[in-house]
Amino acid sequence: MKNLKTTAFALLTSLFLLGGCQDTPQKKETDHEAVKVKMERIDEQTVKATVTIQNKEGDQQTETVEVYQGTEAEVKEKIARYTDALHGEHSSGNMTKKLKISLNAKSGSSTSGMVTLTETEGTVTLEAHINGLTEGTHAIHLHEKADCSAEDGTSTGGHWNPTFENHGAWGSAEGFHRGDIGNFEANTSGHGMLTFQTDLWCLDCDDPVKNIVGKAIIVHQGTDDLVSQPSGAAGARISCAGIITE
Ligand SMILES: [Cu+2]
Ligand SMILES: [Zn+2]
Repeated sequence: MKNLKTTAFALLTSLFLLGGCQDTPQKKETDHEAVKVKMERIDEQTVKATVTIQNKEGDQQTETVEVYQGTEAEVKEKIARYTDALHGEHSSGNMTKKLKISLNAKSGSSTSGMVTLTETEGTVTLEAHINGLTEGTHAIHLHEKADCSAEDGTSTGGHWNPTFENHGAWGSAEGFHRGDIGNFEANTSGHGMLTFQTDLWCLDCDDPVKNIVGKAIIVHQGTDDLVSQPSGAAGARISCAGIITE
């Protein structure tokens, strides 16, 4: 078994719960404003997740940090249970929609992966597992067309931008594309993982500003600088997945 350095293995997972639970009939005193998860690989078997929960109570902002360590499956289950608890506070019986799609190599790369998209209670969760990357930071976006036919991925068009804003960091007050997921890290083995959650998307709903079906997921060779227009100067499109329902 390989013994690899913890730091070299740092996987960054960003998970945003935006807007709390707006459809809650009775407002609770505490609203969970944001949850961030940072995952680090300790060794082949063990990962560590640092979960930061920001709560807002009136004008008071508090931050809770929880650390879980165990196998990847155990840690993920704990995080899932936590996010379920967040969303389970209000109405049950809502359908969960799920879509599993493959990322295929583009631009002469060997970068591929799997992406799972789940919608529960008005929140869409994207979980991506990507292999064949160069070590370091890579951009990931939603582009406007689910057409991965071109060898360089340009058939997917530009960033999905249904609100006609500038390119930017997700959630930025200066504007951002609804496809501006951002960046993730690949480790020394060329593996990267990302979890992203938002209530600004939906799977196959009637709202064209929210519906991500018919769009594409693009992984880039470079890093999104979150500033350059129109697409963050992220370099070649090295992997592509069309978000399509059967
Ligand atoms: Cu892109
Ligand atoms: Zn963009």
